[in-house]
Amino acid sequence: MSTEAAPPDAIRHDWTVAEIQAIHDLPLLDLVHRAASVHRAHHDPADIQRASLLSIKTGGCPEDCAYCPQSAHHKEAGLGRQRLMPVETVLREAAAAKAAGATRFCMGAAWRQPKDGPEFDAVLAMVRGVRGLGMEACVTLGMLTPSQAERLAEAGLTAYNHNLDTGPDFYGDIISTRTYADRLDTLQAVREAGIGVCCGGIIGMGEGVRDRAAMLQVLANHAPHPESVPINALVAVEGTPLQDRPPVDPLDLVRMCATARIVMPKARVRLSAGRRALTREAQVLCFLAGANSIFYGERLLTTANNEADADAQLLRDIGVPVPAVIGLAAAE
Ligand code: SAM
Ligand code: DTB
Ligand code: SF4
Repeated sequence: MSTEAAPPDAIRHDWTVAEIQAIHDLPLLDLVHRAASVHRAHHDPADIQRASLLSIKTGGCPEDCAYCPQSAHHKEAGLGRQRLMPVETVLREAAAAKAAGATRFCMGAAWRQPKDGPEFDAVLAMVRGVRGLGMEACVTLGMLTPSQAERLAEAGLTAYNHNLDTGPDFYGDIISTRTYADRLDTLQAVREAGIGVCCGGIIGMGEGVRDRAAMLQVLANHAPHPESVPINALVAVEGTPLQDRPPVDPLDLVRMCATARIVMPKARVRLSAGRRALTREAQVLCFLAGANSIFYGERLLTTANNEADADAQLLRDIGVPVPAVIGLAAAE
């Protein structure tokens, strides 16, 4: 048996929580250096993906996720409930996002699980339409049956977003209407249908570093690793149970991006919600630490995101080519 240690950028699926936590807690400059080395061994550092996001069905969700303004349990967040957007409206938004330089279009619906029938068929048409524009298509619709995952695959879906949000031990503090195992079942259906997996989580909900490391362990011990891993900082929305959580320290986001990069060397690590609160310099530190995707466009699902022209300028300033921004608003 070989006694040699695995090289620092090896693809592994046997991480322990303690190992991941030890990486996370390294002196920051050592952590960033290690993550940047892994990043450069597996990626072109000038390749930073721009994904645009659209809420195709907003509010009124039966789940009780404590962070989410779209939960029907958090009426004070005041979002109400809207119907599924028409396919043409969605495809106009996708075309505008493409014109502004996005390569992936992500569509989110505030559902516990989609119902089969006209609404699911409309989502399939949206996926086909986005693929027809030459963009990658991602949707996040809640829990799926294996048959729904197969139909999404047939429609050409590139990736399905379904976050684990946090570690298994803290999960019950945040969500009571579904279990961690429910989440893992949907991820398995997505993987078995041949769709890319986009799965990550949120920091700043009151969890400990061990919970953050435990979430990364669950992700990294999946074989293959998720293709993309969104790292969100909580956007503390008024009217949600987490409205008074203090803001996340940007250096905690750097640590999380770096640790995700080290344990999942080939994944796209997406610096997701909460980026608006970061300075340009903090964002650059996240990119150095291995983040290589952002949400691009002035809205996330229901909250504001960074200005698209400021993002395009930031990327150009660090040497990432971006086409001229001609606006992310839907074409008239
Ligand atoms: N209903 C589907 C689901 O939960 O899978 C899809 C939409 S849901 C809004 C998508 C993800 O957005 C959640 O899993 C969560 O990680 C993230 N999210 C929602 N609200 C957030 C907030 N206030 N701050 C940070 N991330 C948030
Ligand atoms: C993900 O991890 N973050 C995105 C996307 N996947 C769907 C959603 C962020 C939502 C932030 C709160 C809002 O705008 O409603
Ligand atoms: Fe519903 Fe998704 Fe919000 Fe949870 S995160 S309340 S499942 S929309």
